[in-house]
Amino acid sequence: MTSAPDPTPDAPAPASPRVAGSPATSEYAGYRLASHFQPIYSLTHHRAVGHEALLRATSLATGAPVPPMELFARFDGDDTRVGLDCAALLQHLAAYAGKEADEWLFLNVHPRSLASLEGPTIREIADALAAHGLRPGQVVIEVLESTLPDDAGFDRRIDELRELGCLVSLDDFGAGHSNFDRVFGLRPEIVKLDRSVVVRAEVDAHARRIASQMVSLLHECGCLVLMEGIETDEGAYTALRCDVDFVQGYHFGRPAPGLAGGAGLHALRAAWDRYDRQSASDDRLWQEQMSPYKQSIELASVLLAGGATMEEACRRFLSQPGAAMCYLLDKQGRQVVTNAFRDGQSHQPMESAERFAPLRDTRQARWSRRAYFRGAEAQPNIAQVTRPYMTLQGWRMCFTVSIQFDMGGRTLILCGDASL
Ligand code: G
Ligand code: MN
Repeated sequence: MTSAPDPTPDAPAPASPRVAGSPATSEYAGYRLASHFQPIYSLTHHRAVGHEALLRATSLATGAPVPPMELFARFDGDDTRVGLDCAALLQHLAAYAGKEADEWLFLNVHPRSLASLEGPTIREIADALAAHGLRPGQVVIEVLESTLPDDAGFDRRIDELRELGCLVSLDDFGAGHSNFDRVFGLRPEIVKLDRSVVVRAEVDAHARRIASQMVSLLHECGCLVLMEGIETDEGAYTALRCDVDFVQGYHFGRPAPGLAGGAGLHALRAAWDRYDRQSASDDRLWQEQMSPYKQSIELASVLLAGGATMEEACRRFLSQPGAAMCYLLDKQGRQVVTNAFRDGQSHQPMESAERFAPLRDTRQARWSRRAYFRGAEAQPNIAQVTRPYMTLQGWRMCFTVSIQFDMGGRTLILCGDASL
């Protein structure tokens, strides 16, 4: 729903907000600006480590609140948008002044404001911070992933902000067209995962594994990871399971005029209690599900060593639900005998045969890079199981159970694939 357009955006925008009346609010081009702060928690430290400043505006003419998105849309001309961004930044610094010295203040800034000549210079930002008694290291500049420009001016400004001592955060990562190139380019200290990531991960085990892998990939890129938009107990547990560093969302605390870092501690404790109770049993459940597959691949290796054929040796493994095929590899990861398939088939299941026909012939294949191969090498004679992955043999998600064993003085690795 949109209210009638406010006539004031057409008025020339002042270069900086006039601080009127209470120091907690300011005025800009016909609007009263105020700041709300939403707490950000470190799951590991078990406490608030920062707040995100969020703009709240009311029309001076009507007294009606204007949602931030609508306000920014009203100022969507280049210069006026930069003016509003700048006013919001100064508003937040003024409202935050004198508050938590040991916490981060996350500030949303449009890249255009940082790159534009009308935007604040680094000197002005440094002066504004000093005027409010804030250290640059307290400030995290958030830029939306979707708005990142390919612009040398912007990149230079980011470098200057870092030199000043500020941190940089990539906001709404994982929404729409996410691109790791942006992570490589911006090198953010903190990546904020868009709410859509937790929403999907809460209800779907596959999405949860992807979220968890995304977190480790971002960690590997040198970023800390914040999960945004957590609204439920399930979301908080998901964040813990995915090993994210920081969380933010209504479940822990809503945006409010003051800092309310203590309010989410109860939710934090509840999430950790659930983690302590449930994560070990979630893992155990997976291990228990895997146990018959591991036992039957162990049995198959014993039977093979005793002279059985692949078909005989692997019969029990291949009778397990979802089991598809077994293959025997040498120390170079090359297949040494014909694969054994479920129901004694001598070929791959038909459903994938047509579209993935170019991958069908595996006679020259080398599988020694795979997790099942390396895992089995690392712990000989003990059955290993991989996490679910995409197999090249049949285009489906599977897990592989594997074991390294000796057969007549030769070291071999027996593997069994099963679909989920
Ligand atoms: O993406 P960004 O960092 O700008 O997120 C901040 C916005 O998200 C704010 O508008 C805030 O009110 C909103 N927000 C914060 N927590 C939640 C949440 O748990 N659920 C939803 N739907 N929105 C949230
Ligand atoms: Mn943000």
